[in-house]
Amino acid sequence: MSNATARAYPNIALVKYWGKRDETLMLPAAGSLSLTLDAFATTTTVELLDGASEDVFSLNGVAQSGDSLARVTKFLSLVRELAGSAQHAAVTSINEAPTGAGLASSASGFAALAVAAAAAYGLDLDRAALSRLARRGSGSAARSLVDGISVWHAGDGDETSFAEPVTAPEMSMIIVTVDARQKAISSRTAMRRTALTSPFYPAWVESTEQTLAAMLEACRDQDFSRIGRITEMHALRMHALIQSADPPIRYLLPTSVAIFDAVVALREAGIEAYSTADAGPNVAVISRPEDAQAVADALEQYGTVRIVGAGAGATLIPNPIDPSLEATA
Ligand code: 2P0
Repeated sequence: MSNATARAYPNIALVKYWGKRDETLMLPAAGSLSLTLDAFATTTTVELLDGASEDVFSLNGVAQSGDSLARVTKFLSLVRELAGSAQHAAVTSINEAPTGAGLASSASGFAALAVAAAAAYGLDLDRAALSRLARRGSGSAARSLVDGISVWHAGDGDETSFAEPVTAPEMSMIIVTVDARQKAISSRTAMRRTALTSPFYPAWVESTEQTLAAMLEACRDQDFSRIGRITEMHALRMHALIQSADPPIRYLLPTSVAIFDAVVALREAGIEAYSTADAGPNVAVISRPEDAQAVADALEQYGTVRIVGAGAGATLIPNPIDPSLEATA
């Protein structure tokens, strides 16, 4: 195949990934667990080019250069190495999430790119291998290969660090977008700084392994309340860790903190919901599906609210720009 299109969704971690033990192989310091969403898709087409001397990358209709293009080229070089190909490619991507606002656009981006590029370059990879490949583009992308809840194993090397499905109770996620602007400091840079400078980092890595084990047990027991308590605790722990870097980094805004407080008040009023937040000011709240609308109504005053659910892992879709498909339509 010389071109292929894939669609992937972002994921939001309930047990967070923050720190690498190998930056080249993109191995995380600890395992993590997340929910793949059914909104904010990235759709990516990879088309192999005849006789081109470099890759090109367009995101939401804008030709990319600099770091954005360099990250895609680096990833495609890895795919070319696996496929034994020297051919360059055109990557065309549409991302429905506000890029860089902490809604994990690099996760959906590299998950879609991994699936589309593997197909375009003729690699026959199973889910675990695609998850490992996506990980090389962005760690959290490993988890967007999986439907719904997934665990990304820290593993003991490249072969064993991939995501796979976890059975858990059905839940909704209420995303409160407080600020959709590009964040000031990328996750990758902030992670590195945290690992190098925070005196709390070793304790974070060690305790996250224990948190993940407790979360997997709560999922096995179908215990939404325990899943929620662990989720909120681990998010606050991650933000405390990030704030302990030197120089410190703080992603949460006063409004983000107000949402965490409003969710505590909701619980006191009998609606069970729990907050988390990534490397940005937006807050994602989990609830049982039947409570999602009440949670959304209560949080509307803080930002733009959207109720989402569990979505599909990255997959190939019919190529919307394939002229042979248009001809038969
Ligand atoms: C997560 N985040 O578990 C954590 C929580 C943000 C906060 O994974 O360097 O874009 O590409 O591996 O995956 C964001 O970091 O970083 C992230 P790289 P990534 O979802």
